[in-house]
Amino acid sequence: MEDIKNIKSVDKVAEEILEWGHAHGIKSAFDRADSLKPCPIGHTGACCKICFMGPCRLVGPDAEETAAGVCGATLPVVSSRNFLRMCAAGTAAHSDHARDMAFTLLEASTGEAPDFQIKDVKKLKRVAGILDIPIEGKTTGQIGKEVAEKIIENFGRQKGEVSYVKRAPKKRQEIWKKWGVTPRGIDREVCEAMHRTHMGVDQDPENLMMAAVKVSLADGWGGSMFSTDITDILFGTPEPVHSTASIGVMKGDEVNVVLHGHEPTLAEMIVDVSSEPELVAYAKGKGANGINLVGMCCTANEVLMRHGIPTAGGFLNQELSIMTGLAEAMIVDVQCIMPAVAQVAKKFHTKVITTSLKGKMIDAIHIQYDEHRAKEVAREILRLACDNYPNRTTEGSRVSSFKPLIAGFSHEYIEYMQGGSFRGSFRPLNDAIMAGRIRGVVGVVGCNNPRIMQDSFHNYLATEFIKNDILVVSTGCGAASCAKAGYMTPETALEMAGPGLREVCEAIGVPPILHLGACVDNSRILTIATQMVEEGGLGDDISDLPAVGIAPEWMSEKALAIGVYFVASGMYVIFGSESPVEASSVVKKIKTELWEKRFGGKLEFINDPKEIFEKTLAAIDKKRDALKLKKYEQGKFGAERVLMTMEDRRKLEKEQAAS
Ligand code: XCC
Ligand code: SF4
Repeated sequence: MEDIKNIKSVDKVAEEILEWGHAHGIKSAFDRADSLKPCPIGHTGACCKICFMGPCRLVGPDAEETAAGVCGATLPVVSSRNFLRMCAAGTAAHSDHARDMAFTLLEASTGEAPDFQIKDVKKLKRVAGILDIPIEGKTTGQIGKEVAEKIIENFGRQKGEVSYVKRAPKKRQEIWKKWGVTPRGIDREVCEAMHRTHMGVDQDPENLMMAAVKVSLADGWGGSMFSTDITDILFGTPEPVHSTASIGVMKGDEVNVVLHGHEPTLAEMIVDVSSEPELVAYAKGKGANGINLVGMCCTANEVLMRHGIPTAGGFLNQELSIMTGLAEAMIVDVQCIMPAVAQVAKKFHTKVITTSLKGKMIDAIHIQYDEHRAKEVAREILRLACDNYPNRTTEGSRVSSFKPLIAGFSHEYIEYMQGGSFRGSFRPLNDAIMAGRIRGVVGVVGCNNPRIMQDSFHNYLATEFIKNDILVVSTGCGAASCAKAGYMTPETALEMAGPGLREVCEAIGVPPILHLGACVDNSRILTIATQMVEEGGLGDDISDLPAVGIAPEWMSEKALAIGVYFVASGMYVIFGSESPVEASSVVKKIKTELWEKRFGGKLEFINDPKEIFEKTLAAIDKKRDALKLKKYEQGKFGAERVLMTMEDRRKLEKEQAAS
C-alpha cells in the first residue's frame, strides 16, 4: 500500500517529479513547508509588527481578555488589523494589475501601443454603456480611449462610488450604502486601509473589519471586474476551447517556454509571435522542432481561456516545471512567483526572465516589458529561450502524461450557451435550479498551499459537488487542479455528475465544472450571480441564491480579498485550513455572525474537506427552502441515463439517428 503520509500531491505527474527531486537532492516548497512550520502566533493573527515598539505577541492564557501590545492594542484589534491589511494587499494586487490593463487599453486606443488592438468591439461598446459613455458617431479608438480614461479615473476617485457598484443587484447596493461600505475610489480604499491600520488609528475591531469589507469590494466590483472586462476587450471574450493540462505538456523536442504570473499583456504578445516563421526557423536552427508555450498560475488561465495554450498547472507546479529539466525559459511578471524559482533554475539550464519593474529577482535575467514595443520584447525573449535549447541536458521527456480539458467559459458564453445569440439568458439555469435538476452552484476557486496535499481539497470537493447535482464554477489554481485531474471535459465529468446536472450539461454540451479563468475573473462569478438574480425566480439578491464560494487550499492575500468581497456580496464563503484570526473569538464572531446579519454572507475557515462539503450542502438546501423551491431529490431527474456509459449513449444516439 502507498504511504499516504508521504504523498504531497494528488497530481500524479507532480508527485513523480517530486520523487525525482528527492532522489537528486533538489528541494521545493513542499519540502520547505515540511521543515518550516508556520509561526503559531502569527498564524492565528496574534502577532502585531505594525510599529517598532513591537513586534508584540499577544499570547498566554486568556490572551483575548488580558493581553495587550506595548501601545495597549488588544488581541481583537491586532488580529482585525492584520486581517484588514491582508485584504488591502489583495485588493492592491488585483487592482494594480487592472490599472496596467487600463493603460494598455488607453495606449491601444490612441495608437501608442501599436501591437495591441481592440479585439472585442461589441464588449467595448457594452462596457461603454455601463460606464455611461455615449458611443454614437465615435470610432472604436475614441470609445476605447474614453472607456480607459473612465476606468483609470476609478483608481484615484476621491468621492462618489466605483463605477461598477451599480452593476450589483439594487438591493445589494442599498445594503452597502446602509453600512457605509460602498467603495469610493480603489486607491483611496487601499490607502485608507493602510492608514487605519497604522499604529494608533482605528482601534475598533468591528470598524476595522468593515473597512476590510469596503476595500475588498473595491477589488471585486472594481479592480478585478475592470481587469476582466479590459482583457476581454483587448484580447477577446473567451469561448470554449480545447487544451491540455499537466506538467507533462512540456515537450521533449521543442523549446519550452513557461509563461508564469498574472498580467496577460506580454504573454499575449508571446503567443502572437511564437508562430512567426522566422522564430520557428530560429528554434529549428538550434536543433529544436519548434516553440512550445505552456502556462503557469493565472497567466496560464489567461492564455488558456483565449488561445488554448496548455497549462502546466498552478502555484505549486512552478518549481516542478523547472525540475523537469525541459524549461528553456520561465517568463514572470507579478504575483505568486516564488523567489525559489531562480534558485531551482540554477541547478538546471532554465533561464528565469523577469519582465516587470515591480517584480525583479536576484539571479534572474531582466528584460523590461514595454507596451510600446511589445512584440519586439516578446521576440527577444523567445530568441533567448531558443538560444538556451542547446544547453538542455535532459534527454526526452521526464514526464509526458496530460489530461484534455475544455476552458473558456466567460459569463457571456455561459449566457449564450443557454439559448444562442438571440435567446441567450440565464433562464434555463434558473429553471433547472428551481426544478431541482441542479441543486445549486458552487465556486471552487483559489490557490494551492503546500500545507495541504496539492489539489486534494479542490478535486475532492469539485467531484463530490457534481455527484450531488451541484454545478461547479472554477478559477485560478483551483481550475488548474480540476483540469489536471481531467474533470473539465464533458465526457469524464459527466460520468461522475449526478443525473440532474448531467442532463443539463448534456443538453448544453458543457462540462459540469466550468473554467471561468484567472483569479481576477472571479468577477465573472459576481456577474453571473447578478444575472441569475435579475433573471428571476431565485430571489432578489445574491444572498438569496443557493450558492456557496470556497477557496479550499488558499494562501494568498488576494484570496482573502476575494473571499471578503463575496461575503459582502451576500455569499457564504468557506476557506480551507486554519483561520488567520483564530486567536480572537471577537473577530471570528464579526466575520461570521455580524457579517451574516449585515450582508447575508459569512466567512468561515474549515480544515476538514468533508465538513466543508456537508456545510455547503446544508447551506444550499437552506437557501432552497427559503426560496420555497422544490425539495432537491437525488436521482429524480434523468435517473435512467445515469446508468449509461458515454459509449452506450453514443450508440443509442447513432441508433436514434438511423431510425
Ligand atoms: Fe496565485 Fe493567480 Fe492563488 Fe493561484 S489562485 S496561487 S493567487 S495564481 Ni489566483
Ligand atoms: Fe505592539 Fe502596538 Fe506597535 Fe503593534 S502597534 S507592534 S501592538 S506597540
